[in-house]
Amino acid sequence: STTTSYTDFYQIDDLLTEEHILVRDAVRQMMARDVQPIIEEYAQKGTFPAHLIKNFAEIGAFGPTIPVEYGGGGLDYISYGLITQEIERCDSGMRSTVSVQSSLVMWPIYAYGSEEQRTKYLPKLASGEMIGCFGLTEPNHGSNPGGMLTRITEAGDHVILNGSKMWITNSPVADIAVVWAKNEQGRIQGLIVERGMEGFTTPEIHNKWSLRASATGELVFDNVKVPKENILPNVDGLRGPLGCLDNARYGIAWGAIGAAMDCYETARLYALERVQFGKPIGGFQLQQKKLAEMLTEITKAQLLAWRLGTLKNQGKATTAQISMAKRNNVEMALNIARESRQMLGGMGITGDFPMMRHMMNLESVITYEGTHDIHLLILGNEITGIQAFK
Ligand code: TGC
Ligand code: FAD
Repeated sequence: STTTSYTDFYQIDDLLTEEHILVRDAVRQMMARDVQPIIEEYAQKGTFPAHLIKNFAEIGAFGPTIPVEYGGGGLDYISYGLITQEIERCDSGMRSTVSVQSSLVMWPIYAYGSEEQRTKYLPKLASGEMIGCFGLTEPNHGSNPGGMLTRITEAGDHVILNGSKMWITNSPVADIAVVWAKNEQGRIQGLIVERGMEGFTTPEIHNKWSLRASATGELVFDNVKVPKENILPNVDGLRGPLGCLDNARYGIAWGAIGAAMDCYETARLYALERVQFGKPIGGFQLQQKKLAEMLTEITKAQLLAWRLGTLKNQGKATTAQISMAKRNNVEMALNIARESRQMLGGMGITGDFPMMRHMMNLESVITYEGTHDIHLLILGNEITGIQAFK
């Protein structure tokens, strides 16, 4: 996993613009220089490397598709995908921080927020001065967020927020939370809740075996007074949070390719060096089969992601198309993490190589942003017109 090794069997680079390649290489270099050397240690310690927030901001990883006037990068969705790919090549937890900030915090404030909310929060989120989180999942409502219990009630120029959210990426370090709650009419609304508001706490979730370098926590609201000016005015209903998820799931479809590339490249180099029975293990048919199949699957995933990105740039990517790519690419990466780990034998279980960390990380990635099963059911609904969720 160095900057010189890069998996591009079908010359997909030819489909990219100069700008895409510049953006990608800037992220790749920063990750190789500042993150790669320390990530295993932070993951082993179970600590979020908060000092990297400024590095992510400097390379434009926060809000790359948000217009420049609000501090974003003004880039297209292929650039966004390449950014998530290069970050997840190093670690899915680092990519989670960036996905949440860009797609789940900045995007809804941009898409559903007032002009005041956009100018108040977006530049600070882009510069990393503020970190955000996204509260949709609850202890008893994960795959079925429409059943959420978190509520707001009217109180003059405020609303009173009560309830709790669970499994929230960045919550322990966040300055603001985009929270989804039901109003007195039962409609879901989005609110910007700020750290320091009375009754708002963010307990950390410990003992994860996955995404150990990412901070995950709860959001607890005990009669929190939220000014009405913090309600996102331009959306209501489940389409609000699900619209954000379309963007984050898209980024994950690219990100997972990065993790797979790192596993494949590591296994390829190891197979050429490790000698058993008098020759490199890469000379045995069984190991060649593994490598050939990994490269095939990565190449198919790259084409899927690139095509989805062009559709997204044209505003044509559908939720079901995004589900197909997220589902396929994450499963592909998890399979490659497992196969490549085996190719390293005993060495594969140590932190000297990245596979075990990728594998454990990807167990969260295949669960969050809609489980593997839920994406299959979204596709099933698209194909048949019959909802099998309920
Ligand atoms: P359903 O009846 O299908 O739809 C309800 C309303 O939502 C609208 N809608 C959408 N709008 C915009 N974009 C989409 N993709 C949409 N999909 C549906 C729909 O038109 C309807 O609108 P309205 O106005 O009439 O209310 O909803 P359902 O309750 O049957 O649920 C469908 C289902 C199961 C697919 C959905 O609930 C779902 O996707 N569940 C999975 C939950 C999920 O993905 N949670 C992720 C939490 S965030 C996270 O994991 C972050 S991890 C980040 C990281 O660290 O990287
Ligand atoms: P459940 O919904 O209880 O599902 C349990 C099992 O049942 C799964 O296998 C599921 O596929 C299956 N299942 C559920 N419904 C059906 C059905 N209709 N048909 C067939 N099978 C079904 N959420 C946020 O809001 N913000 C975040 O930042 C965030 N970050 C996360 C970070 C991590 C590390 C993790 C692990 C999760 C995060 N999540 C976040 C939550 C995540 O989105 C949920 O875990 C996920 O949506 C699944 O919900 P659940 O865990 O409650 O599982």
